[in-house]
Amino acid sequence: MSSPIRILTAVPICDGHDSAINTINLEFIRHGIEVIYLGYHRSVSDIVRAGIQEDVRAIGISSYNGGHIEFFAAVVDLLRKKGADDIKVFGGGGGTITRDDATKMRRKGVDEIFFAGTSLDDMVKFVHQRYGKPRSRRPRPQSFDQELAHKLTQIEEVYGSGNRKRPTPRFSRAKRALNCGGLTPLSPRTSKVIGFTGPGGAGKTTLIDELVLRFLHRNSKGRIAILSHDPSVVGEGALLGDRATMINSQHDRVFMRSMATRGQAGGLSPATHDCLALLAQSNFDYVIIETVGTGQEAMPFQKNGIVDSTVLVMNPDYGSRLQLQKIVMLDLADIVVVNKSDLQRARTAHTEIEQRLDQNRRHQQLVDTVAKRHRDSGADRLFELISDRQ
Ligand code: B12
Repeated sequence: MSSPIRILTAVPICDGHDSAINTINLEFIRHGIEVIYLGYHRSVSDIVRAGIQEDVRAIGISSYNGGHIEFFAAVVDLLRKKGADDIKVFGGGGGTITRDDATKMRRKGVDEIFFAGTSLDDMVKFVHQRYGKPRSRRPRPQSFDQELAHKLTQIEEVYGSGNRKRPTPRFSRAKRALNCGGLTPLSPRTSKVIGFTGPGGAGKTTLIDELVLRFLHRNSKGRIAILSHDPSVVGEGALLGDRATMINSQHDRVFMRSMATRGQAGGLSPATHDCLALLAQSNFDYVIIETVGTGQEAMPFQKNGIVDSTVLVMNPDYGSRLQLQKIVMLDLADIVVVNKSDLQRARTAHTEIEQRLDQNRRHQQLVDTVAKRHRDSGADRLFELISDRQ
């Protein structure tokens, strides 16, 4: 019933060897571990920031291009400096990391290095044995983000693995988790909350990352939070991979947390509502919540009552016009985005969706974007629309 182990994995800066870590990630998630994957070519500060915000048990680094003694040590040192040395570091890198190197790395605070020939089973066992027990004492948080991250963990732990047989935790238990520490979560909401949903592969994550970039440029001091969801898989592990896509969001003014759905259908996790409530009261200018890729019947934000605006991101390839009649979110969304509008079918999609929205008579906005394109005018327009909805 306890929460799954959460670890972060990454490949160091100037290193594109991601094939090993991709295989290892999959093995971990098949064995019940939640893996937040940061991607390759990642700096020490990006890795440590993500580790702290995600409040993981450990960071697994896969390194092939050399400089591993210094790189791993720098991660350990920065975690220590930030008061987060309860987040442990381990990793591997085939034959590039020698046994002598590994001895030096262990002396510098790295838990374990895996060499060529180690079985995936052994690595899974190591993670379960070393990081599977609950943390006895947490260090006192040294920053706002660290404190927030600890509280989000406490909330997720109230809900545990999310196994559906478990009775829904009573509000008072979650509230107790919300109340511990110095934040005042029961104070009024201070942030605008925007919900993003839509089918898998429509480009939600890339689009959000582009909006974050615009926000960071527009507001020199503002902060934004992202609560991002990915599905749990068989064995209750999950690959939480949105950070690997969100390049612009690797920034000190962005607080990002990845959540697994832990058995709940509909696009969100059992703990989402409480986590969102905490974030919405934590002085961010915006809180963005992204669902997993959803189906026709999904209404992920109906029950929450905490989302100010909803954005449905669609792919132009949804099939025939008839399909549109079945997508419930087309009735509910405030803004509908046709992303990948450079694709051939996008013009037709725009016309068909426009007609569908006209039937609702709700003055819903329709925007065409190409999220993958830098300085896309559609993404600019979407940003302005969201900013105007105060
Ligand atoms: C596949 C490969 C590539 C692929 C990478 C594909 C990809 N997307 O990952 C391609 C062809 C693109 C490539 C490119 C390059 N490569 Co290359 N590549 C390799 C190769 C052959 C295998 C690495 C691998 O994936 N192994 C498979 C994994 C699963 O097994 P493993 O490495 O034994 O790892 C074990 C453990 O260490 C552990 N492990 C590994 N990571 C982690 C992480 C965690 C958290 C844990 C728990 C465990 C763990 O898991 C395995 C268990 O058995 C190695 C040579 C070698 N035999 O190691 C060279 C090698 C790493 N590459 C090398 C080089 C030089 C390059 C290039 C610079 C070549 C060039 N001039 O362009 C580029 C750089 C690319 C870049 N952007 O960084 C050198 C590095 C030399 C060095 N460090 O001094 C090597 C060592 C080859 C050599 N002998 O010269 N490469």
